[in-house]
Amino acid sequence: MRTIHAVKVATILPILFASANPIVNGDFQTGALVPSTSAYTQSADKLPAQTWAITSFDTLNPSWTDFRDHTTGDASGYFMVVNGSATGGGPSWSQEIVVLPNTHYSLSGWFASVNAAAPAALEFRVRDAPGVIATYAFQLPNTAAVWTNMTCQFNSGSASVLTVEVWDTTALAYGNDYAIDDLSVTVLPQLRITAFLPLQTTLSWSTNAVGFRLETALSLPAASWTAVTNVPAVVGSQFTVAVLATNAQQYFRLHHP
Ligand SMILES: [Ca+2]
Ligand SMILES: [Ca+2]
Repeated sequence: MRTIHAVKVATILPILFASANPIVNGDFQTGALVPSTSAYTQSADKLPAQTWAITSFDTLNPSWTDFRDHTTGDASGYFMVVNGSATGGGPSWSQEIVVLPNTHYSLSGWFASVNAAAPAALEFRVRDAPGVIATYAFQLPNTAAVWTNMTCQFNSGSASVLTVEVWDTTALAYGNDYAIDDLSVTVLPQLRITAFLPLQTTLSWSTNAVGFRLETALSLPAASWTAVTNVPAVVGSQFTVAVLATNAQQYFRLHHP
């Protein structure tokens, strides 16, 4: 008996297609925070805890390392710097986004410590109207000025509007200082078998999934995955690919290279 299983494997790599990103100005390239908000106070020198600023290089705080943003890496780029909460307040960054209901999403951001002392423990929180639907806690590096990607996944459930937030959770005044850049939310496509004929099966996934490629392997765990070179057709809102099904078993995944 021949069986073909479609499996979805999420990428942990940065999402490259900002056009599909419902977060507006997540790269801070306007030089301003809006339309994002912060529960902290805007401050030029950022010396007090629970303050923030948008900068292109000079973090101003004399204890902090100066460095370029993640988006451009040069003087044209801006990022958010935060002196974390001493009392557990927050969020330090927040934005309301429009989403498709019952859809899997990837949430990604780039973070750096601005001081090697007491690097911040941060948390993504995604909330709908009733409350928090997803959290992801992560620790920033104990080396300053090293941009690090953090990614988590969530499902929008019945919501069409969600709020995405960044919190620092250590409640320390000393240290607990960090930089944020290139926040993005991207649809994670569902790979489905939509037709199963003798010796041929058809796989499909959303055309919103720009940049994903179909790959296959004959066993799991796979030592390597091979790209399916058949050019996808577009049927409605779906990419579709028909493949030969002549193996005893075969697995497929979508991968964002
Ligand atoms: Ca930036
Ligand atoms: Ca601090």
